[in-house]
Amino acid sequence: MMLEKLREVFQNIKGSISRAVLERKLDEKTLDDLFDEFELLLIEADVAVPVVEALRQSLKNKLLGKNVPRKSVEEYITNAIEESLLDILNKNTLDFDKEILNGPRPYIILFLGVNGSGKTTTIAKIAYRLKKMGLDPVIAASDTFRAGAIEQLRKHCNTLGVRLIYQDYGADPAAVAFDAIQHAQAKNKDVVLIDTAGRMQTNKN
Ligand SMILES: Nc1nc2c(ncn2[C@@H]2O[C@H](COP(=O)(O)OP(=O)(O)O)[C@@H](O)[C@H]2O)c(=O)[nH]1
Ligand SMILES: [Mg+2]
Repeated sequence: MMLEKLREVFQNIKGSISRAVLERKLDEKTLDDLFDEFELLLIEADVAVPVVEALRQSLKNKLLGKNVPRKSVEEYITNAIEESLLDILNKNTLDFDKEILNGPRPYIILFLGVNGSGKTTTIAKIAYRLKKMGLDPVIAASDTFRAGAIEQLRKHCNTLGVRLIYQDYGADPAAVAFDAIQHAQAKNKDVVLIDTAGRMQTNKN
């Protein structure tokens, strides 16, 4: 399991850094070398590259030039890793309303994710939220692939009173998105919500 693998990787990281501390070899070069090794393991365990980089930076700040207690080194490093991960999660929180209100016009949001993960439903929910905020969204039916995708959005748009920009099935998704953005620019719409087919990376096109 992915989580199991991730736990293993962090045990590995903890062990290697602890050893470096105990051998009084925790300098920038050692930590960088270790992280070059960890990077691959973390990526294999599905950790995103920017997160790996943030983790490296954060651990550097917490460990280098610090008086790491040799007696409780494992505990110290466990805490450092935990704090670093929490820092990363906190930094990535987004105040959606603020972001949209202060963002560019039109604000363009592209929805990605595998089939059935809830893209289209989420678009309807977000369109509803935006309208309640007094904003005017438009939706692009750029899922031109899955049967029923356009009808599903049309139904939501009718309920919500939101304009849907669509073409036929099989049309170029980017062209539909382009039309929707042009429409938003011409009609001073605030937000463009672009639905996609969200197919798997193993699919062609
Ligand atoms: N319970 C629940 N079901 C959801 C939620 N979002 C989507 N669904 C359902 O999951 C299925 C797929 O959703 P859909 O938005 O079409 O996914 P898409 O393929 O990513 O566009 C539909 O049956 C939705 O009704 C949710 O937040 N909660
Ligand atoms: Mg969909």
